[in-house]
Amino acid sequence: MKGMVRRVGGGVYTVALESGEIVEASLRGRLKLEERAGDQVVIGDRVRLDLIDGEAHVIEEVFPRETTITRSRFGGRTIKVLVANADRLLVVVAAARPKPRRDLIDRLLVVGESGGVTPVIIVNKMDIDGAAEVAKGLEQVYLPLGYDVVRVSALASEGMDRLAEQLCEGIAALAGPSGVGKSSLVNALEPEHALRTGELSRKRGTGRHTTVSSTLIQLRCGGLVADTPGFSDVGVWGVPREELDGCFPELRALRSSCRFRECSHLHEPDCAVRQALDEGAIDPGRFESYSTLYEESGS
Ligand SMILES: Nc1nc2c(ncn2[C@@H]2O[C@H](COP(=O)(O)OP(=O)(O)OP(=O)(O)O)[C@@H](O)[C@H]2O)c(=O)[nH]1
Ligand SMILES: [Mg+2]
Ligand SMILES: [Zn+2]
Repeated sequence: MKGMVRRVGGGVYTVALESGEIVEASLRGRLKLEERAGDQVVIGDRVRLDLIDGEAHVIEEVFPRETTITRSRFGGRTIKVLVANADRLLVVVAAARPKPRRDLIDRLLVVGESGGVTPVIIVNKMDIDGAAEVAKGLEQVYLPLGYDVVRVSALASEGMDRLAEQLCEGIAALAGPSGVGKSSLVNALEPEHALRTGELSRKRGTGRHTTVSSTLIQLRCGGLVADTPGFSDVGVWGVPREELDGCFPELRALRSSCRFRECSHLHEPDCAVRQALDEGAIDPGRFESYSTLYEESGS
């Protein structure tokens, strides 16, 4: 039988079978070996299970992933897949408290682009004074690149219809720094999930969350959502540096016009990207993100 992994924690895999039944499963020995090599079975994975002795469900096979959301710690050399087969990566920021960090947004957009997941920017806390200005600033940078920017307020329950469009179909993952209101947004949409918010969740989010279970929450409205713990350090070490420009839509559109085929866009002559930058057609902050990530990314 086949199913999708909904929860992983302490060696137990909760799987939703195609029949709708939810079962707890363990991993086949062979897969456990792979697990140690770092290729874990994660939420969103589609798996094939067997029933051993009529009672114990065992995951026998993991089907190839269509998309991945990976996390590698800033400066780190290890990559961890957080969610498999997600359709959207919701990059959540707050209009204020905490102030949005453009560099972090760009890093998360690259995480989505490199894993084949459509990124969407969610600006929460629109109830705070001055929020409209902040949201407008983000829209000016990111809308022309083709990214949706969705204004919401979990506190004021505003924009819930727009949030529902992002959450109520397929698999979505919430990502963004601690305290921006990721859990609050799910609670605002469907209070019955009662996700932990505020201080408690934040304390847990620092350093220790690698041991905490991860869950795909089944929303009443039909979608599945992963509420990943807040993080402020996002490395992109897993992205080969020659593929990095492909993760920036505005660079992707220009790279074939550079003189050199593997142009880094940093120092080569006749570079279409730097020319566009000089002409003001590329946002300087975006180019800065690109060059920072280029230095960091795997060669
Ligand atoms: N003013 C305002 N405050 C909000 C809003 N949404 C959430 N908050 C507050 O922001 C704080 C953090 O919210 P959480 O939902 O815990 O944030 P989180 O992103 O899940 O944080 P982590 O779980 O640590 O990653 C809480 O004190 C919320 O009450 C909002 O729309 N407006
Ligand atoms: Mg949270
Ligand atoms: Zn170039």
